[in-house]
Amino acid sequence: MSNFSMDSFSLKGKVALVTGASYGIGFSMASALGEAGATVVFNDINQDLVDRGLAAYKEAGIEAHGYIADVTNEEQVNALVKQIEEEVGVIDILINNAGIIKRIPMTEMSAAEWRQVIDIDLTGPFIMAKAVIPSMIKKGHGKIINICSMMSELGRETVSAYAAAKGGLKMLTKNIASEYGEHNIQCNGIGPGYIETPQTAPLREEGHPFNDFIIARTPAARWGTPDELKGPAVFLASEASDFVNGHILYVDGGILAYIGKQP
Ligand code: NAP
Ligand code: GCO
Repeated sequence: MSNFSMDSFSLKGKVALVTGASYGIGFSMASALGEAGATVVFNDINQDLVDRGLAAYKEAGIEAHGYIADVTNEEQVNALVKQIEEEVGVIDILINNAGIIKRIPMTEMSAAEWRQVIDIDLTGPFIMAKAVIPSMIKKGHGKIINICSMMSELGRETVSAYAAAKGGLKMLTKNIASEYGEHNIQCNGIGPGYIETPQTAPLREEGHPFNDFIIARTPAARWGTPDELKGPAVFLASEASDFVNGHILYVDGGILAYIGKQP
């Protein structure tokens, strides 16, 4: 007799924090966790963004708690986690989604610009994970999902800092899995391919050669949508994935499997 039941995909009774989730991929994933039964909590860097997020969740019929916090600021993150524990409950699921990109040729990039990308995209997830792991250990379980990228595996012109950060985030994922797996904490990554969000809007402008390049480079022959990250997020947040640890689930329409079209 199998012990498996579809209930293992349910997130009922769980508290899920998704960083930088007022819009874009974070909003879609957080909404999906809410639809699967979790209590949704998100943060963003200012009140305007939090208000924008709260209105969007309300419109989607999802009750969400929004807080202001910068993921690179350890003091703010510790205060955020404490406040969520007091007001909502212990965080069962953390999705490190907040991130930025700077598209600048490496030799023209200042060290300050490099550091800002590394700080938000790599040090932020470290600070966030560090803040939630102690309570997860006490509770006896936890799920951490790091939002990686095609650039966790591939390079391209102008994205050196982003690729270094997302490659580092892949390894931080494996290290958290290695270090805290014995406490029933699973840390996995989701590596979105090219997804239609504000972050990629400049690349999708009418006539931009990158648009045609990505369509040709993707076996699915199209960009992905934020909603296509919903199922993978629910799976990795749920008990259905309890023996999946240190894995990066690429959701890329097949890009990483493909050598590219013959010219
Ligand atoms: P997005 O539309 O730019 O959203 C990112 C969110 O993170 C925004 O709400 C942003 O706020 C917030 N944020 C930035 N810095 C922050 C900080 N220090 N503290 C807290 N929140 C902060 O990006 P997206 O396209 O949805 O991407 C979400 C994640 O997926 C990112 O990690 C990105 O690298 C990754 N990703 C995206 C794609 C894609 O094709 N779109 C593909 C692979 C991976 P602001 O509005 O103030 O910037
Ligand atoms: C770029 C893109 C990418 C992505 C994404 C791909 O300029 O190549 O912005 O870096 O948004 O992370 O997975």
